[in-house]
Amino acid sequence: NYDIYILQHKLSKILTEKRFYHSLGVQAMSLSLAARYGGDCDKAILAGLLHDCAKNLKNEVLLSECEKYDLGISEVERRNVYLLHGKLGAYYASQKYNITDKEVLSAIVYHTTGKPDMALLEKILFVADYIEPGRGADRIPELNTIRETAFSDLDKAVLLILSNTLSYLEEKGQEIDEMTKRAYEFYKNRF
Ligand code: DGI
Ligand code: FE
Ligand code: FE
Ligand code: FE
Repeated sequence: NYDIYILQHKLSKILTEKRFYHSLGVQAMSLSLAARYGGDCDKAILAGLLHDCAKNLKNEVLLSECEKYDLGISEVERRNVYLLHGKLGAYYASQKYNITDKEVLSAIVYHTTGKPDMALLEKILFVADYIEPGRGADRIPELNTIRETAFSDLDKAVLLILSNTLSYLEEKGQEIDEMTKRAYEFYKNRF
C-alpha cells in the first residue's frame, strides 16, 4: 500500500544500497513466512522493511543516540555496539516512522539476538533476516537447509539459526550476549 512506498522511499535515502535491498528482501521473506504461518501480513511487512533502520550509524552515534533516548545499554552492548541497532531501530520506528504496534516494535528490538519464547512475529522477523534472498549460501553453508526448514518448522529454523550464530561467534572469539544464550537454551529444550 501507499504507506509502505513512502517508508521504502525514506529508507532508500538513509540506508546504503546494499542495506536497502537487504531490507526489501527481509520484507518479502517476512511476508512469505507470515502467509505460511497465519501471521499478520501487514505487520510482517513493516517489521521486515524497518528492522535495520538504525544500522547505518557509526558506533559512536549509535551509542550516543541510545544514551540520549535512555534506551538502556548493557556492558556487552557497550563493547559490541552494533547489538544496539535493534533497540534504537525500534525507537526510530516509533518516533520517526510513526509505528505504534507493540508486536512490530518488539520484533525489531530482538531481531539480532532473538529471545526465549518469541511471539510469532518475532520469530518470523528473526528467521526472515537470516534467510532473505540476498544472503549467500556461499557464506553460510547450511542456508539452503534453513530456508527449507523455515517453511516447514519455524521453531526448528530459529534453533538452527541460533546454533549457527553461536558457533560463528565462538569461532570468531566474539562475546555472546545473555539474550542470545537464553534464546538458544530455550529453543534447544523444545526439541
Ligand atoms: O543487521 P543484520 O546484519 O541484517 O543482521 P543481525 O541484526 O541479525 O546481526 C547479525 C550479526 O549479529 C551476526 O554477525 C551475529 C551477531 N550477533 C548475534 N548475536 C550476537 C551477535 N554478536 C555478538 N557479539 N553477540 C551476540 O550474542
Ligand atoms: Fe540487523
Ligand atoms: Fe538476524
Ligand atoms: Fe537485517
